Amino acid sequence: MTIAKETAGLLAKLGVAEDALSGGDLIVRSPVTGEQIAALKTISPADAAKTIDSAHKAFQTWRLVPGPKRGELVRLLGEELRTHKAELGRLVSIEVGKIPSEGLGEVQEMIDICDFAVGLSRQLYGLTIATERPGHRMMETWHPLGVVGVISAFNFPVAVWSWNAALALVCGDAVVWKPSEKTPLTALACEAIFKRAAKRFGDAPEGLTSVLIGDRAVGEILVDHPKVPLVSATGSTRMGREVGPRLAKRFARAVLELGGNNAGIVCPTADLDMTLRAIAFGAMGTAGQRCTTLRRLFVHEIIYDALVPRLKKAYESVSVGNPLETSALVGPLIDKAAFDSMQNALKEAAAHGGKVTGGTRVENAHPDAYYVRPALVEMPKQVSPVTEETFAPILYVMKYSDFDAVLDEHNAVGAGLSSSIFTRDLQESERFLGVDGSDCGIANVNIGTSGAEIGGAFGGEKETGGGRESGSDAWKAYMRRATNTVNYSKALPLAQGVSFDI
Ligand code: UN1
Repeated sequence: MTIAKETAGLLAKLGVAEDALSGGDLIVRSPVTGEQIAALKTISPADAAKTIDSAHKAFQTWRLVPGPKRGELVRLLGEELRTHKAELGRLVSIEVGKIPSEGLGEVQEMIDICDFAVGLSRQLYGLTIATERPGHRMMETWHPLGVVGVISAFNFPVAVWSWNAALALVCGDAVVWKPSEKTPLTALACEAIFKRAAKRFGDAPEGLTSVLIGDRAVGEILVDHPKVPLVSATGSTRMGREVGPRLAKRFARAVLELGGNNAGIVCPTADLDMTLRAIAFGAMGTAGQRCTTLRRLFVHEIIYDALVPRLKKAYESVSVGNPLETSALVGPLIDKAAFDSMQNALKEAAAHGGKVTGGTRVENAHPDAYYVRPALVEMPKQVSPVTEETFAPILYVMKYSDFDAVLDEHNAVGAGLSSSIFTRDLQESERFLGVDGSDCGIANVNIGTSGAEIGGAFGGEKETGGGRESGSDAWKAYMRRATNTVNYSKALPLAQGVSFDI
C-alpha cells in the first residue's frame, strides 16, 4: 500500500472524506519518502474572514455555557483522542516523519492537556481582595475572551493546537487554527476528532473550532482580524518578529512560542551514564526538530574525555531510517530546505574550527526524502552558527573550566526557551535555577532540555517570545480579568481618603 493510500484510509476512519484530499494546489508530501500524499484546496482570504466571523458568533453562545459544562466537551475530546490515538499517531509519523513512539507521545500530550483542562474547567479562580473601604467587597472575575487564533508549526502539528484549544474551550473561547502548510492533514484529522466529541456533547455551537487551510495570506487574516483578541503563534523568531508588532498595533494579545537554542552544562560530578542518555534523546530525538532540542553542550574539561568520545560513539551508532517500516530512532528531516540549512551550518562551523562527526546524508531509495546522520560538532568556542538555531540535529560541544563564565556563555544567545544542568553538586544546580542562573523559561536539573510535561507553563524568554502555553496558570492569557468592587453599605466612602461632598 502506498503512503498516500494509507493516509486516505486513516483519515477516512476519522471522518475526513477522500475527495477532500485531492484537486487543490496545496501539495502535501510525506518526508518519509518525499512522495505526494494529498493536494488540498485552500481557503480564500474572504472565506477565512467569514470563518472568523462565525467563530465569533459561536463564542457569543459558548461563553454563556458554565465552565464545568464546557469542560465536559473537552473531556469528550480527550476520550476521542484516546480512542483514535493509534490512527492520529500514525498520521503524525506519516506527515512529519516522527518515529512511532514520538508520534504516539505527541497524541498522549494532547490527551494529557485535555485531562488538565477538564480539571481546570472547575478552577477558573479569581481572588477576593482586601478593600480599604468598609461595607465593600473587592474581587476579580475571569471572563471568556473571544476567538483565539492558533498558528502552529510542522514539528508538533497536533499537540500545540491541543494546548491552546483545550484551554481556550474551557475558558469559553472559540478557536480558529491555521496549521503549518507542511502538516495540514493532521489538522484535518484533529478537526474530525473534535467534531466527534462535539456530536456526542450535543449542543456545541457551530463554528466553535475551525481549521484554515492556506498559506501565509490566510495567517495574516487571522493576525489582523479585529474579532481575534488573542493569537497564539508557534514558529521561527523571524515569524514572531512579523506577527508580534501586527498584533501590538491593534492591541491584541500574543502568545509567542518562537525559536530555541537550548543548552546543557555537564559538570564534574554529573552521572555520565544518565547524562549521555539525556543528551542523546535531547539532541538527536525527533531528528533535532523540536524547539526544545538540545543544540549546545558545555562540558567541564575534567570530564570532557570521559564523556565526549562516548557521545561520538552514540552518534556513530544511532539508527537513522524510515520510521514507518523500521525501528530507527532518527527519522527524516522535514524537507530539502531543512537539509540545506543543516549543511550550511556545518560548513560554517567547520570554517570556524569545528570538528564534525556525522551530518552526512543517508542515502535511501527515495531521492526526495532527506535522512541525515545527526551531527556532533566540537567547537573551540561559541561563535556563529552556534549562536543561531538551525532546525536540524546538530549538537555543538564546547569545553569549559569556570562555572561563572559558562553561565554567561549559556545565556549569551538570543533565544531563551529551555536549558539543563547535569550535576550532583547542590551549589551548582541551585545557582543554575536561581536569579543569576539560566535565563530560560524552562530550566532543568539532570534531565534533558526537551520532553516537557504539560503541567508546567511552556515557553521561553527573550527571542523565544515570552509566551506561556499549556499548564500552570497559562490559562489566564485566554480570559479577560475584571476587578469588581461592590458597595453593600449605605455610605459612599472614596478610596485614598478623597472627599467630594456635593
Ligand atoms: C515544540 O517543539 O514546539 O517539551 C514543542 C517538548 C514537547 C513540546 C515541544 N513537550 O519537547
